[in-house]
Order: sequence, then C-alpha cells, then structure tokens
Amino acid sequence: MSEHDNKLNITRRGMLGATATGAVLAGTGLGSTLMTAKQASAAANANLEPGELDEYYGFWSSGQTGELRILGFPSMRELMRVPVFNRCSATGWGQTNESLKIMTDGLLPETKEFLAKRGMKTYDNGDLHHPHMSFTDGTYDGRYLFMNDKANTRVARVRCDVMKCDKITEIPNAKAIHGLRPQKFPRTGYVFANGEDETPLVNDGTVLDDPSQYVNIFTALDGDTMEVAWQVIVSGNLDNTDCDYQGKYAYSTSYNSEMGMNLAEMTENELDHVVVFNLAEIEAGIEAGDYQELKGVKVLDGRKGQNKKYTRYIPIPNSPHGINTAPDGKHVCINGKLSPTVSIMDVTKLDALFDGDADPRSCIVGEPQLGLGPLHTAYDGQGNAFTTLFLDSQIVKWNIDKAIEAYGGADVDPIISKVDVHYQPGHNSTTMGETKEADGKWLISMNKFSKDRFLNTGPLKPENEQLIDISSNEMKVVHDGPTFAEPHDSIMVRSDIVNPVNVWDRNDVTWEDARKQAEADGIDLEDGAEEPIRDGNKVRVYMTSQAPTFSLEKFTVKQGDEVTVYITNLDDVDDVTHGFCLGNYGIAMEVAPMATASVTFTADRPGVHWFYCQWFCHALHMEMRGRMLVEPQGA
Ligand code: K7E
Ligand code: CUA
Repeated sequence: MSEHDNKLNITRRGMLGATATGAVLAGTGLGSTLMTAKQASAAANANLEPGELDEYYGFWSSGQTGELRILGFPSMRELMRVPVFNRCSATGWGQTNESLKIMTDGLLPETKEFLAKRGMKTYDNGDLHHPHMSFTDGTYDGRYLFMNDKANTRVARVRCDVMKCDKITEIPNAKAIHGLRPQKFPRTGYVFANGEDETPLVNDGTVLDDPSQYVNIFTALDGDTMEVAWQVIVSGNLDNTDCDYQGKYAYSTSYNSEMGMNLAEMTENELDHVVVFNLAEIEAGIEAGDYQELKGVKVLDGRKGQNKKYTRYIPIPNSPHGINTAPDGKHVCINGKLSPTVSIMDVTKLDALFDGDADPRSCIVGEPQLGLGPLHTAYDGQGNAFTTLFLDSQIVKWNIDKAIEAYGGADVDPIISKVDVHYQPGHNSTTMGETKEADGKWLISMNKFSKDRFLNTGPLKPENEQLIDISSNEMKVVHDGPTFAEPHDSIMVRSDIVNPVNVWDRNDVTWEDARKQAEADGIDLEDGAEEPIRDGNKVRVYMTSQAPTFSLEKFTVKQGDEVTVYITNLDDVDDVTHGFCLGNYGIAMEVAPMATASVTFTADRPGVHWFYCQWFCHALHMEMRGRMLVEPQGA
C-alpha cells in the first residue's frame, strides 16, 4: 500500500470515529446518571451504524473448521474467512497451484508419501486453535499472523498485507501442535509451538505400552523463514505456551506430568507443572553441539532430572491449561483448570531458578482461588486480570497486586467482580490484551455452549461469544455472537496497526511459478495467449480477465491432456474479484484484482464444458463465461 492510501485510510477512520463519538454524546443524556461517559461511549460503540468502521480487527481461530476468521470489533461483524488448513470451495484454496505449493512445500517427505498413497496432495482438514500476531518491542507490528494445527501437527503463517496464508510448516518429531505464541521481544523472532501428544521418540510402531520411551517436544520456529530453529525434549505433555517481554524465557503448561496414557493416569497427580525454557542457554547448547539431530532438526534434551540449564519444572496445581503473560511484563498467570486457583509466576524470579538452586516454586508469588475451572486469563493493562471459569460459566475480574498481597498473608480479597456468561467459557481476550498496549476497553468471552441463546439449529448448535464492556468494575455483557465450529482463541488488534492492500502487486511472489512458466513459454501473464500452448500432453492456457470478459471465449484440448489454466485479473479496481469455475470438473478459484491464479487438471471428460466467473463482478457477470472443448481420444 502506498503511504498516500495509508493516510487516507487513517483519516477516514478518524473522521468516522469522531462522528460516532459525537452521536454517543448526543444520545446519552438520559443514561448519563447511570453510566460514566467512558462506559457510555464504549457501550454505544458496540453497535456501529451501517458504513461505520470498527476500532479493532479481531483475528479468530476456527478450530476444526481449519480457517482463520477476521472480525470487526466491537461490532463482532465477520469480515472475512482466510482458508489455511482447510479446503475452500470459494477461493480454490487446496486446489490452485499457488495454494497447493504453500500447503505442500512444508510437509515432511514421509507425509507426502503417506498422502500420495491415498491420492492426496495435502491434508484437507486442520484444527486451528491459536492465532497470534507478530510482535516488535512487546506489541503487535502488523506483519504476520501465526497459527497452529493440532490435528496434523503444523504451524501456518498469514501475511497481513494481503490476508492470505503464505507458509505452512509440518513440525517433525512432535505430535499435535497445540499452544503457540510468537516471541514478544525484541521481535518475532521465534514462534513457540507445543506438542500436546507424547509419543515414542522413534515412533516406528514397536513401542506402545512403555511410558519411559514416550517424550514430548517443544519447538521454536524462525518466524521469518518458518523453518524449525530447534526443539527441546521435555517430560510430561505440553498444553499452552507463552513467553516474556524480556526475550529470555518461554514457558508451557503441562496437564499430564504423569505421562499417563489414559484419563485416570493423566489426572493422578495433584501437581502438574509449567516448563520454563531458557532461550540463551538453549542457543548456547546448540552452539556447543549438545543436541541430537532428528529428522533434520537439532533436538536438545530438557527432560526433568537432566540438570541442564535448558529447562526448569515448576509444580502447579492441577492440570494447568492457559498461560498468559500480563502487560506489566512481570507476571504470568497459569490457569489451574482442575484446581480453582490461578498461579502467578514472577518472571524476574526465573533467573534464580537457573543460576542458583532456588526452589522451583520460589517464582510463584500468588495463587488466588477464583472459582471452578479457570482456563484462560486476559488483562486490562491496569493491573487487573480476567479469568474464564469453565465450570462456573463466569468471568472473574481480579487484581494481581491484591492476589500477591493475599498470598503474603494480607487480609485482602483480590476478586473484584464476576459476571455470568452463557455457557462454559474457554478462552477470553481483551483489546490489545496480550501486548504491553493493553487498553482495557473490551473483553470477548468465547463460550463453548450456546444452548438456549439462539434459535434452534438442530442438534448441532453454534457456540456463543459474548462481548463484555470492561471499562468499569462491573463487567457488562452487551452482545451475543453465534459462531460455527469452533473458535478457541482470538486477538483484538487496533485497526491502525493493520493495513492490508486493496490490489495485488503484480510482482508478488505468490505466482512466481506461473510467471516463470509463462516466461519459458514466451508469454506475458498480463497479455495471455490466443491459443493453448502444447508441450506433449501438457497444455497451458493463458487467459486474462477484465469485467465482464475472459480474454478467451473458447479453447480446445484433447481428452487425457494435463491442462493448466492461468488467469490474470487485469482489473485494478478495489473489490473487482473474478473467478474461474469449470463446470462438472470440480474446479473453482478466486482471482483477485491484479492477481494471477492457476489450476491444473486432467481433461478426461470429452465434450463442451462451460467455464464461468463465479464471483459476481459486473452487470454482465452472468455473461462472463466461455467454453472448453475436450476432443475425444483419437480424434
Ligand atoms: Cu483452551 Cu486449544 Cu487454547 Cu481451546 S485451548 S479453550
Ligand atoms: Cu467476473 Cu463475475
């Protein structure tokens, strides 16, 4: 995006913001005795007028749907779905050559082989739990979003300039990547990713019932290259992860320190643990050669009892789940799940765990009892924390300093207030809440059950996400938002940080292969070719699109040809996306303004087949179509 556009955007937002505030002030005369001005403005802004822009981008996981969702916030309007681990009918994600390259390049050779035997190029499902933005100096920098796939052990990246996935890396050695966080300082940097399922280190089918041979793996990727930087073997499994604001430590919760293989074994201990990873020591260990190389990755041993300075194990009650660093840069909340407590860890006390022989629990400075089933904690940047209570179906607001005082023996109650949510909240997040710029305006509670909150949709119900005004001590639920399977986590990012382009740059790397092939064929993608280019039984069709026509109204291939259709959209106007849908061939793709997209298929059905633009682009959109003739074999 040019700087010029950028300024225009900001100005437009600024103007709309001012208008909205004016309307709020004018409209709250009656309520002003009941609400503070700040509350009123926050509450009223949740209901934006048509055409008004949101103050925040929301980036939502979609769980087993496998995509990333973009919401406007606080309106909670769903703006876009970005396919990542799933197959998308609208955009052709998982079918176009460009998306298949992204989806397959980072797969392990053994996975490619496994899939090929099933006639597949890539997995077409995923389980995306944790989307997080790249950081610089402790706050979001608008470059990338990173996210995990628990189902098939992958980590993906989405480019924020075009809001498309550009890298997917399968993580070797680990199983089921769950917790994921980018490094906050000095920048991302590392992306930390937890393996949730423990497996035998050499998982060749010879070990099942010998827990001593099971390990779990913590992974650091390089956020710039999306390659695995290093891995650490740990004891117990890993659930969620976070890191500090100093660039020294990452830490993960474990709900199965027992290394149990069934429910009874996994929940046997009253205390599980948090594993702390010392980044400098790990880097030094690699430098010193203290690793084994497994599937091309340097793997260090950080198991309990190794007495190496890579890891420390801090006992925590009981099957802790979420772990969240506070914007104060000092405190980390570890959510007890099966314990009604949240354990507060002080990161400034971690050095002593590694340097001296300090008791691992000496870094725990508070452990307030908050209610039943604490899963995740978010922050307002003013010293308060908001914890989801899964079993109580509540959010509890509490004060971190008071909890620390109470732990030290003072007679103070850290709990400020509780609000009922509907029902069973998992994650919650606050505006800018996982950065040092947490602003304490809004909280979203992501509830696993909606039960009676919406019209009945049959046995499968939507989930319910509730918008909560946290600008005062009394939390107020102001909006319900149903969602489809199954957002776990979300972040809310100030809109000035995110500045996507409107039109693709013709030099974009996404269609590099298409550009090279066109060059080899002596063709400019922007011109297209009048006739298909034949190369044995491979046929390449180069077309352009400009509303309401394709540059070719027909082309001819032979039955059995391997056909690649390249479409370059010459419309450089905002929002004029075309598509290419080839009838009864199961092919459809998006071609956004100034983009090139391509798809390869075998023309094994003879006859006339219409292709059409499947994105409504023009008054003559219905007429934007053409024919492919497939001549029968032998003709
Ligand atoms: Cu709590 Cu996968 Cu983040 Cu779901 S995890 S709630
Ligand atoms: Cu082009 Cu519809």
